[in-house]
Amino acid sequence: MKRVEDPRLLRGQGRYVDDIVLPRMLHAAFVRSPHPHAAVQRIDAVTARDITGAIAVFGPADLAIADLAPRVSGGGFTPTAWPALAREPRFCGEAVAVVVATSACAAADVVERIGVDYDVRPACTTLDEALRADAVLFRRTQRRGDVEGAFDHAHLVVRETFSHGRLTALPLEPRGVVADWDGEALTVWASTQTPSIMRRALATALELPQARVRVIAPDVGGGFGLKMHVFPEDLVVAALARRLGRPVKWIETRRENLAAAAQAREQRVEAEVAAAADGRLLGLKSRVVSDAGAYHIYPLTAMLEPLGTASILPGPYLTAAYAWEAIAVATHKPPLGAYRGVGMTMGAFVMERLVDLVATRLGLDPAEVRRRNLIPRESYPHVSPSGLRYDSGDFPKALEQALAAVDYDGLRHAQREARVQGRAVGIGIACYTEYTGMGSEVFRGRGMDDVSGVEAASVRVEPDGGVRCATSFPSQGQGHATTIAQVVADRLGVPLERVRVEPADTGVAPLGSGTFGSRGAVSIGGTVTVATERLRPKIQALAARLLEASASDVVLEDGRAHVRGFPQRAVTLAEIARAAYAPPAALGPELEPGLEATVYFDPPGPTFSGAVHIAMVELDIESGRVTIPRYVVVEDCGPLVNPTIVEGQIHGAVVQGIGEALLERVVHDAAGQLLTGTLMDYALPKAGDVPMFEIGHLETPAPAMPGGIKGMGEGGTIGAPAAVANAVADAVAPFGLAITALPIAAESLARLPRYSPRKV
Ligand code: MCN
Repeated sequence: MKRVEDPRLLRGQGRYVDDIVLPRMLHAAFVRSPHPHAAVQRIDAVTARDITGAIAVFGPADLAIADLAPRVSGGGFTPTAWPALAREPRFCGEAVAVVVATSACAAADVVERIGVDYDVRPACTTLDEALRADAVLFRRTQRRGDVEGAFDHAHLVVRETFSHGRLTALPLEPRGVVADWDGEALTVWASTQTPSIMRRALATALELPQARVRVIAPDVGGGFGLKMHVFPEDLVVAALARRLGRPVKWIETRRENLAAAAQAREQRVEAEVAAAADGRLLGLKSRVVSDAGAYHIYPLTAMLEPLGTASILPGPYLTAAYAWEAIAVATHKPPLGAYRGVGMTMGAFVMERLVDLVATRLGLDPAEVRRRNLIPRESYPHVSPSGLRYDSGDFPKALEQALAAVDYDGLRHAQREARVQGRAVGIGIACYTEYTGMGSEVFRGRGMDDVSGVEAASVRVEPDGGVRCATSFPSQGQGHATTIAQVVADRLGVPLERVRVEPADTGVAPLGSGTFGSRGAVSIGGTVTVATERLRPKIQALAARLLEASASDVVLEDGRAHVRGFPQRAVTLAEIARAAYAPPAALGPELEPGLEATVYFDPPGPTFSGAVHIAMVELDIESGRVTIPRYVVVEDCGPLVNPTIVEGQIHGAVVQGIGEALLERVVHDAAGQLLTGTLMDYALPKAGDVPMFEIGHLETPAPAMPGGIKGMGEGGTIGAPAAVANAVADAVAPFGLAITALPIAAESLARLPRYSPRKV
């Protein structure tokens, strides 16, 4: 099934925020701090007024906007308050003033004419400095099982420190907002993953009743986690529209996106694993520290990365004992936010490197060590040593399927031959669990009171028998208009092209949480499933009246209702719907008119999906460039709603994972200045860096989820960095190099001495 949204998007008929043009619309641009830490002394806008089209300039004191101050309950949390416009900017690029003009170009010119006097303050730019200063935003610890016993009785203990640089989500469409105030109510079009969360944040910050705020997510050109947050810029643009009584637009530039949007990952993990002589893993310890930047991000807070890494780290292995500490520290850098694979990517990287190190130290094959440790299918549900309840899975089978797909023995043979020729070839395996489909229980459990965890949909059978769905769940490219329509079409027996899925709009759709955490297939699939189930009795009752039969004798099939045993005594869904909206006299008074159901659904998640990735890499010894001739994924997300979409998700996510492993890095210098402010400096994978993927599927249904479905949208980004890192580590092992940090920069691998065939 091809994606139904694509023809419109590919013809350029998509409607993104920047395509929204309103009468009398003004344009905003931000004045940003060039210092990572300073106090604003004076803002001089005198000469800016001469620019044609300049309308107004506002500084920190001029707009009444409450700070963004997300909270989590449960201890270990130090709150922050992110001001909409900063008096004391805490990272390079933080907004200190906003200008409004009649065009985006005029606004940019005005920004250049604004003089700001700063009192420059000392900046803390590294994780170690922040730890020394005890600038801790979040700390939590946990211990389960006999950790000390495991380490005391171990045959082997491996200790290593792993680190991950800063990344950025880099959606092709940057952030953007259009806000319109009609004198009573605010309408905001935003490139967002979370319209309901943004609505509440806007209402709170501007002290408006929620009913007077409407947030619409039109087409969104990628989010990857970045757009699940609410940012100061969103609040400022809305406040400007209200203040000026005119619509205001702000579209982020790429430079702003690289400098001042949330960034991701930066983390260090000190990890230890205890193993028996046969390679069985007995116990784990980890201390995870994230450089969370200047503020807690709204609504997730800085807990997300370190908590996610620490808790997922044991992955799909049988380890019984585990102690962890998760810490987020504050530095003068942009806040850390969600990016596809949050926490799980680093967890998988650390665990998969540890498993390989155990294999190397014991002289075992990495595949064999995994075989000896993977949770067997019959042990599910399995409670991990961090307390996560894995509902289902079959990793031993997925591993064998992946090994067979690459012809693992053949590949190892080819590797040995390549080494004899002096080539640096490596093979890396990664197995990971993916936390998906979370409902309210997970968010309450983490103390995240700003995220509801619930999703909702209205399904309306139109008077002509077509179906319209309005959901709380926007799409940023995941193809929800197709997969939601598929579920509805299947359940109601109508052709797919008769189902229309509307863009998320809090003004017309019910409220929810948003698209993140690979919750879509489970939560919105569940929501529309329940909604269609709720419509069935009414459809049957209406058909029974029209057919003069008993409702229990009515069979719904292929968009028609017929009397059991008499397929020719039938009415179409269109005839039934017409009767629902314009009831014929024969219908009687007891059936309410209309044919529509609105359902709020709390996914009974999490459900854990997972995959096995195997990468083969070859390293150019002179330049350090890594190429990937083979890449195999065996993915298990339960039954596939749409295999084309699932495979597309795997492709996109693995490409991002390859970028994360080898190329992408946000670099701040020691003073906190951004050095990667353009796409000439921030390296992304290009078509030539990407292998042909070989994908296999395994379908282990989730027992508690509607249709057995599990999410998978982040998986590739979790598995690929670990698989590529293990493969590069394997390639460079004969040179005595260790791989403990991501990204693995080409310059760190370049100019290796040639292999000496004798050493192979
Ligand atoms: N699907 C399916 N069968 C399954 C599981 C999923 O057909 N068994 C389909 C779903 O119906 C949906 C897609 O695969 O169309 C992804 O589903 P799911 O794993 O539930 O993830 P979400 O819908 O919640 O999407 C979020 C996830 C995340 S967390 C990030 S980040 C991400 C991602 O998806 N950002 C993306 N994929 C992205 N893809 C694009 N193009 N752009 C982004 O910003």
